[in-house]
Amino acid sequence: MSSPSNGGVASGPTGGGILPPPRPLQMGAKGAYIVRLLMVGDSSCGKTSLVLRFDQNVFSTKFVTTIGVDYRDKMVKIEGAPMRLQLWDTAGQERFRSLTSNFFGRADGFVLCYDISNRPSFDHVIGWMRDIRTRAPPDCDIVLCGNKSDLDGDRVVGYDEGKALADEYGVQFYETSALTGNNVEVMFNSLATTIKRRRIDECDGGGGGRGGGGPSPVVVVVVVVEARRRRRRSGGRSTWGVEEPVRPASPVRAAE
Ligand SMILES: Nc1nc2c(ncn2[C@@H]2O[C@H](COP(=O)(O)OP(=O)(O)O)[C@@H](O)[C@H]2O)c(=O)[nH]1
Ligand SMILES: [Mg+2]
Repeated sequence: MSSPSNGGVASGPTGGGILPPPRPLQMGAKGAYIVRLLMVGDSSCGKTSLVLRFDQNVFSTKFVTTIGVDYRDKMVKIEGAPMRLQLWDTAGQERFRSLTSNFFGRADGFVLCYDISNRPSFDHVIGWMRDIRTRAPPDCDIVLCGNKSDLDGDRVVGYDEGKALADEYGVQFYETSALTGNNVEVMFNSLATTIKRRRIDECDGGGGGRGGGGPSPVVVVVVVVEARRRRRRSGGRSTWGVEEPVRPASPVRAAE
Protein backbone atom coordinates (compact mmCIF):
# COMPACT_ATOMS: atom_id res chain seq x y z
CA MET A 1 0.00 0.00 0.00
CA SER A 2 1.18 3.44 -0.73
CA SER A 3 1.89 6.25 1.66
CA PRO A 4 -1.05 8.53 2.21
CA SER A 5 1.06 11.58 1.56
CA ASN A 6 2.09 11.05 -2.00
CA GLY A 7 1.84 14.06 -4.20
CA GLY A 8 -1.20 13.06 -6.24
CA VAL A 9 -1.40 15.11 -9.34
CA ALA A 10 1.33 17.42 -8.16
CA SER A 11 4.04 14.81 -8.23
CA GLY A 12 2.77 12.41 -10.81
CA PRO A 13 -0.10 12.61 -13.20
CA THR A 14 0.60 16.09 -14.47
CA GLY A 15 4.12 14.98 -15.13
CA GLY A 16 5.90 17.17 -12.57
CA GLY A 17 7.16 20.68 -13.30
CA ILE A 18 6.50 23.82 -11.32
CA LEU A 19 2.99 23.82 -9.98
CA PRO A 20 0.94 26.55 -8.36
CA PRO A 21 0.49 26.20 -4.59
CA PRO A 22 -2.52 24.11 -3.53
CA ARG A 23 -5.81 25.95 -3.12
CA PRO A 24 -7.35 25.90 0.35
CA LEU A 25 -10.45 23.71 0.61
CA GLN A 26 -13.79 25.47 0.62
CA MET A 27 -15.70 25.60 3.90
CA GLY A 28 -19.39 24.74 3.55
CA ALA A 29 -22.31 26.41 5.30
CA LYS A 30 -22.41 23.74 8.03
CA GLY A 31 -18.81 24.25 9.09
CA ALA A 32 -17.39 21.28 7.20
CA TYR A 33 -14.82 21.39 4.44
CA ILE A 34 -16.22 20.42 1.08
CA VAL A 35 -14.32 17.74 -0.80
CA ARG A 36 -15.40 16.78 -4.29
CA LEU A 37 -14.44 13.22 -5.12
CA LEU A 38 -15.04 11.72 -8.53
CA MET A 39 -15.38 8.01 -9.19
CA VAL A 40 -13.97 7.25 -12.62
CA GLY A 41 -13.03 4.16 -14.58
CA ASP A 42 -14.58 1.72 -17.02
CA SER A 43 -18.16 0.68 -16.77
CA SER A 44 -18.89 -2.24 -14.46
CA CYS A 45 -15.65 -2.16 -12.49
CA GLY A 46 -17.61 -1.36 -9.33
CA LYS A 47 -17.65 2.42 -8.90
CA THR A 48 -21.29 2.60 -7.82
CA SER A 49 -20.84 -0.42 -5.56
CA LEU A 50 -17.82 1.17 -3.86
CA VAL A 51 -19.79 4.35 -3.16
CA LEU A 52 -22.72 2.37 -1.76
CA ARG A 53 -20.44 0.26 0.41
CA PHE A 54 -18.68 3.32 1.76
CA ASP A 55 -21.82 5.41 2.25
CA GLN A 56 -24.34 2.82 3.43
CA ASN A 57 -22.31 -0.33 4.02
CA VAL A 58 -24.45 -2.31 1.59
CA PHE A 59 -23.74 -4.32 -1.55
CA SER A 60 -25.98 -5.45 -4.37
CA THR A 61 -25.13 -7.87 -7.15
CA LYS A 62 -27.41 -5.94 -9.50
CA PHE A 63 -25.69 -3.93 -12.15
CA VAL A 64 -27.64 -0.71 -12.54
CA THR A 65 -26.13 1.43 -15.25
CA THR A 66 -25.18 4.84 -13.96
CA ILE A 67 -26.58 7.48 -16.28
CA GLY A 68 -24.27 10.46 -16.52
CA VAL A 69 -23.38 11.35 -12.94
CA ASP A 70 -24.87 10.32 -9.58
CA TYR A 71 -24.21 12.16 -6.39
CA ARG A 72 -23.96 11.28 -2.70
CA ASP A 73 -22.84 13.11 0.39
CA LYS A 74 -20.88 11.59 3.24
CA MET A 75 -19.70 13.38 6.37
CA VAL A 76 -16.40 12.22 7.83
CA LYS A 77 -13.98 13.55 10.41
CA ILE A 78 -10.37 13.34 9.30
CA GLU A 79 -7.72 14.12 11.92
CA GLY A 80 -10.29 16.30 13.71
CA ALA A 81 -11.40 18.17 10.59
CA PRO A 82 -15.06 17.76 9.60
CA MET A 83 -15.24 17.06 5.89
CA ARG A 84 -18.23 16.68 3.68
CA LEU A 85 -17.24 14.23 0.96
CA GLN A 86 -19.26 14.80 -2.16
CA LEU A 87 -19.07 11.54 -4.04
CA TRP A 88 -19.68 12.01 -7.73
CA ASP A 89 -20.27 8.61 -9.25
CA THR A 90 -19.76 8.84 -12.99
CA ALA A 91 -20.77 6.55 -15.82
CA GLY A 92 -17.84 4.79 -17.42
CA GLN A 93 -19.28 4.36 -20.88
CA GLU A 94 -17.72 6.16 -23.77
CA ARG A 95 -21.01 7.84 -24.67
CA PHE A 96 -21.04 9.65 -21.32
CA ARG A 97 -17.37 10.50 -21.39
CA SER A 98 -17.62 14.11 -22.47
CA LEU A 99 -20.43 14.70 -19.98
CA THR A 100 -18.56 13.24 -17.03
CA SER A 101 -15.27 14.87 -17.88
CA ASN A 102 -17.01 18.25 -17.54
CA PHE A 103 -17.01 17.55 -13.82
CA PHE A 104 -13.25 16.99 -13.68
CA GLY A 105 -12.37 20.67 -13.44
CA ARG A 106 -13.93 21.08 -10.01
CA ALA A 107 -12.68 17.86 -8.44
CA ASP A 108 -10.50 17.68 -5.36
CA GLY A 109 -9.83 13.98 -5.71
CA PHE A 110 -10.35 10.98 -7.94
CA VAL A 111 -10.92 7.31 -7.28
CA LEU A 112 -9.75 5.77 -10.55
CA CYS A 113 -11.12 2.23 -10.63
CA TYR A 114 -10.43 -0.90 -12.59
CA ASP A 115 -11.56 -4.47 -12.08
CA ILE A 116 -8.80 -6.94 -11.19
CA SER A 117 -10.68 -9.63 -13.17
CA ASN A 118 -10.96 -7.49 -16.30
CA ARG A 119 -7.77 -6.71 -18.21
CA PRO A 120 -9.20 -4.03 -20.54
CA SER A 121 -10.44 -2.03 -17.55
CA PHE A 122 -6.83 -1.92 -16.33
CA ASP A 123 -5.46 -1.09 -19.78
CA HIS A 124 -7.85 1.86 -19.92
CA VAL A 125 -6.43 3.40 -16.74
CA ILE A 126 -3.90 5.20 -18.94
CA GLY A 127 -6.69 6.92 -20.88
CA TRP A 128 -8.54 7.87 -17.70
CA MET A 129 -5.35 9.26 -16.24
CA ARG A 130 -4.79 11.28 -19.40
CA ASP A 131 -8.29 12.77 -19.04
CA ILE A 132 -7.58 13.68 -15.43
CA ARG A 133 -4.27 15.26 -16.35
CA THR A 134 -5.74 17.43 -19.02
CA ARG A 135 -8.96 18.43 -17.27
CA ALA A 136 -8.49 18.29 -13.51
CA PRO A 137 -6.89 20.93 -11.26
CA PRO A 138 -3.19 20.25 -10.64
CA ASP A 139 -3.63 20.07 -6.86
CA CYS A 140 -6.18 17.26 -6.86
CA ASP A 141 -5.24 13.86 -5.45
CA ILE A 142 -5.81 10.46 -6.96
CA VAL A 143 -6.11 6.93 -5.72
CA LEU A 144 -5.84 4.02 -8.13
CA CYS A 145 -8.24 1.31 -7.05
CA GLY A 146 -8.18 -2.30 -8.20
CA ASN A 147 -11.67 -3.44 -7.24
CA LYS A 148 -13.21 -6.94 -6.87
CA SER A 149 -10.25 -8.28 -4.90
CA ASP A 150 -12.60 -11.03 -3.68
CA LEU A 151 -12.47 -12.53 -7.19
CA ASP A 152 -8.94 -13.72 -6.67
CA GLY A 153 -9.58 -16.91 -8.68
CA ASP A 154 -10.51 -14.83 -11.73
CA ARG A 155 -7.73 -12.34 -11.25
CA VAL A 156 -5.99 -11.23 -14.44
CA VAL A 157 -4.28 -8.10 -13.09
CA GLY A 158 -1.70 -8.75 -10.39
CA TYR A 159 -1.39 -6.62 -7.28
CA ASP A 160 2.18 -5.74 -8.28
CA GLU A 161 1.07 -4.52 -11.71
CA GLY A 162 -1.47 -2.16 -10.17
CA LYS A 163 1.02 -0.94 -7.58
CA ALA A 164 3.72 -0.39 -10.21
CA LEU A 165 1.37 1.70 -12.35
CA ALA A 166 0.28 3.75 -9.35
CA ASP A 167 3.93 4.33 -8.41
CA GLU A 168 4.68 5.41 -11.95
CA TYR A 169 1.97 8.04 -11.70
CA GLY A 170 2.88 8.93 -8.12
CA VAL A 171 -0.58 8.16 -6.77
CA GLN A 172 -1.91 5.98 -3.97
CA PHE A 173 -2.94 2.41 -4.62
CA TYR A 174 -5.46 0.07 -3.01
CA GLU A 175 -7.09 -3.17 -3.96
CA THR A 176 -10.65 -3.19 -2.66
CA SER A 177 -13.76 -5.29 -2.63
CA ALA A 178 -17.13 -3.59 -2.58
CA LEU A 179 -18.58 -7.08 -2.04
CA THR A 180 -16.74 -7.86 1.21
CA GLY A 181 -15.98 -4.25 2.12
CA ASN A 182 -12.26 -4.98 2.22
CA ASN A 183 -10.21 -1.75 2.15
CA VAL A 184 -13.14 0.39 0.99
CA GLU A 185 -13.28 2.71 3.99
CA VAL A 186 -9.50 2.68 4.28
CA MET A 187 -9.16 3.83 0.69
CA PHE A 188 -11.66 6.69 0.92
CA ASN A 189 -10.28 7.82 4.26
CA SER A 190 -6.74 7.69 2.97
CA LEU A 191 -7.64 9.86 -0.01
CA ALA A 192 -9.51 12.30 2.24
CA THR A 193 -6.52 12.41 4.62
CA THR A 194 -4.11 13.25 1.80
CA ILE A 195 -6.43 16.00 0.62
CA LYS A 196 -6.90 17.31 4.15
CA ARG A 197 -3.15 17.50 4.79
CA ARG A 198 -2.39 19.23 1.54
CA ARG A 199 -5.41 21.50 1.23
CA ILE A 200 -6.10 22.38 4.88
CA ASP A 201 -2.90 21.83 6.90
CA GLU A 202 -0.46 23.11 4.30
CA CYS A 203 -2.66 26.08 3.44
CA ASP A 204 -3.13 26.93 7.12
CA GLY A 205 0.14 28.77 7.57
CA GLY A 206 2.36 25.72 7.20
CA GLY A 207 3.35 26.91 3.76
CA GLY A 208 3.33 30.61 4.67
CA GLY A 209 6.60 30.55 6.59
CA ARG A 210 8.37 28.88 3.74
CA GLY A 211 7.25 31.43 1.23
CA GLY A 212 9.99 33.86 2.26
CA GLY A 213 7.85 36.79 3.46
CA GLY A 214 9.01 38.91 6.40
CA PRO A 215 11.18 37.60 9.22
CA SER A 216 9.46 35.07 11.45
CA PRO A 217 8.93 35.86 15.17
CA VAL A 218 11.92 33.64 15.95
CA VAL A 219 14.17 35.95 13.95
CA VAL A 220 12.90 38.97 15.85
CA VAL A 221 13.73 37.32 19.18
CA VAL A 222 17.22 36.44 18.00
CA VAL A 223 17.89 39.99 16.85
CA VAL A 224 16.56 41.59 20.04
CA VAL A 225 18.57 39.30 22.30
CA GLU A 226 21.72 39.93 20.27
CA ALA A 227 21.12 43.71 20.32
CA ARG A 228 20.65 43.72 24.11
CA ARG A 229 23.82 41.70 24.64
CA ARG A 230 25.84 44.09 22.50
CA ARG A 231 24.37 47.14 24.17
CA ARG A 232 25.36 45.73 27.59
CA ARG A 233 28.91 45.04 26.39
CA SER A 234 29.30 48.52 24.95
CA GLY A 235 27.89 50.33 28.01
CA GLY A 236 24.60 51.19 26.44
CA ARG A 237 25.81 52.38 23.02
CA SER A 238 24.34 50.74 20.00
CA THR A 239 26.96 48.87 18.08
CA TRP A 240 24.91 47.89 15.09
CA GLY A 241 26.97 48.16 11.99
CA VAL A 242 29.89 49.85 13.80
CA GLU A 243 32.42 47.38 15.12
CA GLU A 244 31.35 43.98 14.15
CA PRO A 245 28.26 44.18 11.96
CA VAL A 246 25.84 41.50 12.94
CA ARG A 247 23.56 40.33 10.21
CA PRO A 248 20.25 38.89 11.38
CA ALA A 249 20.07 35.24 10.52
CA SER A 250 18.08 34.46 7.43
CA PRO A 251 14.44 33.66 8.23
CA VAL A 252 14.83 30.09 7.12
CA ARG A 253 17.91 29.33 9.18
CA ALA A 254 16.67 31.12 12.27
CA ALA A 255 13.42 29.23 12.16
CA GLU A 256 15.11 25.85 11.99
N1 LIG B 1 -17.42 -9.86 -6.93
C1 LIG B 1 -17.55 -8.53 -6.93
N2 LIG B 1 -18.46 -7.94 -7.71
C2 LIG B 1 -18.55 -6.59 -7.67
C3 LIG B 1 -17.74 -5.80 -6.84
N3 LIG B 1 -18.05 -4.51 -7.04
C4 LIG B 1 -19.04 -4.49 -7.94
N4 LIG B 1 -19.36 -5.76 -8.33
C5 LIG B 1 -20.37 -6.14 -9.30
O1 LIG B 1 -19.98 -5.64 -10.56
C6 LIG B 1 -21.10 -5.17 -11.30
C7 LIG B 1 -20.90 -3.71 -11.67
O2 LIG B 1 -20.85 -2.93 -10.50
P1 LIG B 1 -21.18 -1.37 -10.52
O3 LIG B 1 -20.91 -0.88 -9.15
O4 LIG B 1 -22.52 -1.11 -11.06
O5 LIG B 1 -20.07 -0.86 -11.54
P2 LIG B 1 -19.88 0.59 -12.20
O6 LIG B 1 -20.41 0.51 -13.58
O7 LIG B 1 -18.41 0.82 -12.22
O8 LIG B 1 -20.60 1.56 -11.35
C8 LIG B 1 -22.33 -5.40 -10.38
O9 LIG B 1 -22.93 -6.62 -10.76
C9 LIG B 1 -21.73 -5.53 -9.02
O10 LIG B 1 -22.51 -6.32 -8.18
C10 LIG B 1 -16.78 -6.47 -6.01
O11 LIG B 1 -16.00 -5.88 -5.25
N5 LIG B 1 -16.72 -7.83 -6.10
MG1 LIG C 1 -22.16 2.87 -11.87
